[in-house]
Amino acid sequence: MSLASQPLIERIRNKEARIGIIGLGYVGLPLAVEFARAGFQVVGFDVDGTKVEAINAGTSYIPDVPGHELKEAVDAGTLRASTDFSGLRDCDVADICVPTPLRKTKDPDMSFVQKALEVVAANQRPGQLVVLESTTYPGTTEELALPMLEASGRRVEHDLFLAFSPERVDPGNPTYLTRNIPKIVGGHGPASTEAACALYAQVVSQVVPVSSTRAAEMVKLLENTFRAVNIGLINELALMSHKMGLDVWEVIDAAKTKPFGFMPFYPGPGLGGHCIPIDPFYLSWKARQSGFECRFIELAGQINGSMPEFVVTRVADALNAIRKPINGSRIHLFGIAYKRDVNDVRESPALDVLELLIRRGATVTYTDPHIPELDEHGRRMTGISFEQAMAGTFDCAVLTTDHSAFDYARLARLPLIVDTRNALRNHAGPNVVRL
Ligand code: SAJ
Repeated sequence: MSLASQPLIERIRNKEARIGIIGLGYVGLPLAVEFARAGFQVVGFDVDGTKVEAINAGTSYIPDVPGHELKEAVDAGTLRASTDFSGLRDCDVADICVPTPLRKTKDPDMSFVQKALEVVAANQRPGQLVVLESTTYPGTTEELALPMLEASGRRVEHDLFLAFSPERVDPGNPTYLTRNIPKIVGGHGPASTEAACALYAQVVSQVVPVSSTRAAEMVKLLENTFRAVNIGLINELALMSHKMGLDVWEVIDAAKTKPFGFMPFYPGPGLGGHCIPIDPFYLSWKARQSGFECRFIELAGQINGSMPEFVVTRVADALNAIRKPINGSRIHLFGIAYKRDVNDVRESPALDVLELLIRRGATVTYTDPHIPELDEHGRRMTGISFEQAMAGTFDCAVLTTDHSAFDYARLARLPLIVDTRNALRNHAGPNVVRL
């Protein structure tokens, strides 16, 4: 079957296709560098001039993108960045990697995707392939992107190609990088699917085509909803085990000896990051429009959202045992980032623990080697170093994020520490309160 996208596929295969990447964050920049390293001419587009300047100076601001790789691509002339989106009309491919956050009402905030589609629609090129990578609800590509792109009179599957391919970047993961994470691809028809598969086959070891853009959108939401719901389950088991006098950590360690049919998740202070706490609510929002209530997603959200309060209850009980109220106590948090070894505080449950303790009258300080300064939701604080913290005096410590940089043997010798991550598992003692 001769596909309308054949000429584009040829240009992709002989590396003549010019690639435009819109959004140069933790997804877009690694992707841009991969295409440049594969020999394509790549232009990265972003509204943030500081990102554009840094890239054109060969300076990486994404920990997963080694500076030398970026500099090599820029020096070789295969990668440049720009805030002028009109350059898209010279690109055979427009790959959209912009954020999809939630509004305060827990409804999807599609404003970034909308703006990106507007600039793509305004700067089309005959035979252009448009790919949306941003995690979003099933139907986004078909219902939002398609009409915007065809408004110019072009027709998808004829002189325009459209696909969805979810980003699967795991920030800070040294094993799985853009090039070795299988890439899901769903086109708005066979010609679009073929073109998008040919594109990603140039930079990713395994491409997995699915039947539609909606299927591809749903794959990503299944992946992240799977995590949110299972984390909610294990957090509920932690709450239950505490009531029943069971050690949930012992139970998990024993359960994971089962060589099949089980995957361990671990309790914690809550659910952080810009993916897992957010993405499932894109799915439940869309399902609700079809009259379907996603009870697991809502329930997991409630349980995960209750964990910071549970941590504060454990702190209150621990202080109470030494006849100290939270009010007036000095409490120190070890870790403010949303998970180990990342420099990201978005949705971090440690921030909720911090606010709840302050609201109860505690004086709270923190140590986080990855977050020297905190300026979130109106709370501005400067972290103190691990050594300063260990030399200081406080009534209770809370281990909120199990960064590798912490010296756990020393932490376990503190007079009182609430360990929300079981990081002190090898240093059990009456002074260590496990979640
Ligand atoms: N968490 C728990 N218990 C667990 C696992 C995680 O409380 O058993 C907490 C973490 O501390 C964090 C939150 O949940 O606050 C999310 O953790 P995460 O391990 O899911 O990390 P993320 O948010 O960086 O998720 C990314 C996701 N990548 C993308 O969305 C592209 C996710 O798909 C990956 O599966 C995940 O990394 C991963 O596996 O590390």
